Amino acid sequence: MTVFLVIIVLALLAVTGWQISKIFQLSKRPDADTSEVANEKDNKLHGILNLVFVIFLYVITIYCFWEYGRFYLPEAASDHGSEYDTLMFISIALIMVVQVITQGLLHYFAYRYKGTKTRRALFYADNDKLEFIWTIIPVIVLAGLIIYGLFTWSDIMNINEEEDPMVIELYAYQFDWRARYSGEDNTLGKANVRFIEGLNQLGVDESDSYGDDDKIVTELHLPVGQPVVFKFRSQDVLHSAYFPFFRAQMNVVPGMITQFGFTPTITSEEMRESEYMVDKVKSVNEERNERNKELLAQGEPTLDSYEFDYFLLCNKICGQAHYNMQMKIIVESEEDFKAWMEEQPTFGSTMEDQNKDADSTEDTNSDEEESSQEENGTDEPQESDAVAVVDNEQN
Ligand SMILES: [Cu+2]
Repeated sequence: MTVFLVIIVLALLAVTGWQISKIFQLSKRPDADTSEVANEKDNKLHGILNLVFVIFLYVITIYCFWEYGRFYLPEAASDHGSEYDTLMFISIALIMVVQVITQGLLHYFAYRYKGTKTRRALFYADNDKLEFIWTIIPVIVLAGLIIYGLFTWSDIMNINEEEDPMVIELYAYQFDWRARYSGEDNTLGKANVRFIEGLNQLGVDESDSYGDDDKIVTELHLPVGQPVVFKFRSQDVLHSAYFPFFRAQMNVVPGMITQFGFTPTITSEEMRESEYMVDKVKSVNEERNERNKELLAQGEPTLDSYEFDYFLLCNKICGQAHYNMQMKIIVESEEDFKAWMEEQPTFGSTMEDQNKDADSTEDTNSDEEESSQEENGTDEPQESDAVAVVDNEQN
């Protein structure tokens, strides 16, 4: 209904515009110039407008760099991040320089050679030399950029197995993340959504002994300087693991395992102390304080003061609570990491506890119940799949 009304309003507006233009034409003085060919005055006006427009473009570009430059991410907190940033900087710098020069020339020429009564266009069929120059220069520059990009890509994407990276699974589901550390053996146990049941939320295969020492956690801790390889798995729909501060992103695809490896180089504490972050946290907290004054006046609970933490975010619109799909990342020293890791229960012990609890509460005829629970376990992901599809369609 709304769409129908909007169409009617737009149609009526178009008719109004058309009628007004007719009234203007009728109200012109009899000696006015009604020819549709541009005259000297029109040409001059268009020439000046061309020049004004390009100046406006440059001014707004400079203003945006000046005003919004502070929203750039700080120095990358991963080993490959500087390579990535350099590639990005070189590509943008090249594009910017060429853009500024050609756009400026285009508009300046439109102004400088605007039409006049006496000026005639020169008939100039072709010039092989010129065509060669403007073809070969972009070919060389683009080929250079592409080859440089390919080398950087393979440098970043190829995981060096000799460095013995720590294997961590990142498991995505609507709408949260779990991390599974591969334990002492550095090998993840097999997993499948069909095994999801009770405390086994990630569907780790209990019969696979590699999974016994795996540790499933809700907060990602990483030792600084240690190469890590992430194996991504999704329970339901397409997600995307996004680590902006580490310059990393990888799609998380249901039914397959994707991977990405990097080495964190700056601890959370060091990042907090960096000049960039001190300024940023200060300005966020100033804004929060302002907001808190309003909230207090309205008698509502106030906002906590902000402290920086790395986060793993989801970068695919995967459903209604997508915006809140995040996991805290803590980069810390080797010792702190080990101490934290010691405290986390292994998958094997979690399952043992669950089975013990089950044994003590259930009696002998629990077999039937188990089989019905199993069915529920396999059905769940399919249901959430359907919900996600609906969500995406709504979006
Ligand atoms: Cu998601």
